[in-house]
Amino acid sequence: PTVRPNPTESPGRSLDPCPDVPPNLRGVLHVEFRTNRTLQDVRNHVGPLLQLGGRYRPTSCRAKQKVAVIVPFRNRSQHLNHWLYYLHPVLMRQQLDYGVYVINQDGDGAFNRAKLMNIGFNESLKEYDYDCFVFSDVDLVPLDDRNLYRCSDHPRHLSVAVDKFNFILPYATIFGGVTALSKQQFLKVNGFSNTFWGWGGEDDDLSQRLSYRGMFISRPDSVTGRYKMIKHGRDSHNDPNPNREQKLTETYLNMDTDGINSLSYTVREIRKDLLYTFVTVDVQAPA
Ligand code: BGN
Repeated sequence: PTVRPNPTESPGRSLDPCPDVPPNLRGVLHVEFRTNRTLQDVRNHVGPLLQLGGRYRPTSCRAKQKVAVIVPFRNRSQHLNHWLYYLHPVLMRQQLDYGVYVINQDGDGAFNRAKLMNIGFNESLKEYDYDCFVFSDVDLVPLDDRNLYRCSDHPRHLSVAVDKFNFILPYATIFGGVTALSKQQFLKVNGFSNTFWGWGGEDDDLSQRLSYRGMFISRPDSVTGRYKMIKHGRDSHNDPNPNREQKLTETYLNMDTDGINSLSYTVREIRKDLLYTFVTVDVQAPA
């Protein structure tokens, strides 16, 4: 009898590679956040093509990259519903072999976006051999599906033209919002710093790490890279970090000892929804 390859062990090994340019992209997208969307609406809308944990891979070709999409989170369910509603169809059309990981900070200590990213990197790799990591804020939805959620030769900044900033890149080294780094690029800089508590600076720290390790920021053009941000008030327990400017003078000193190699946290729960893997973590926020 012929032995069929196990699809979970060798994803689409017998398939031809997907084309460089995905054939079914739409270009400019219509995005609006006025409609109230429940999780069940989103499940009905995109669920049938997904596997548990927000996993997908194309069936007609072998995906070019295995992408973990990491979304740091706390208490923004309505944003997440919009994000899932728009992102899943885009990621599918982009023919990615991907999984969505929502990393939920437990408790109401100071928020630590960067540490949640590191945790997402770590936890997603326990499940699958991802080679590319897209780090995305939950309130950013692309306005053009030609903006590929893939990794390139250099770390990539995807959210270059956000409506909130009048579709202009605020400054040349900005590396916040939505970014894509290969496993190798991420490990070369020891990931994000774990020590930025509260809002701001952690993305600039990563930007400096990249430059100290001889990498450049790659970006789509400002038409392809357009984004719509979901409007919101300031989150509680995420005030601007008063130490952020000082910390940015110390990136070079700290990057080898503060990052993926010093990451410490406790997983409270891993919940698999059709739309995502929801990982609740204690990030050991300072008292
Ligand atoms: C910058 C923040 C970034 C943030 C962008 C866009 C800092 C560091 C002190 C100079 N950087 O000012 O973290 O992504 O704005 O909002 O605050």
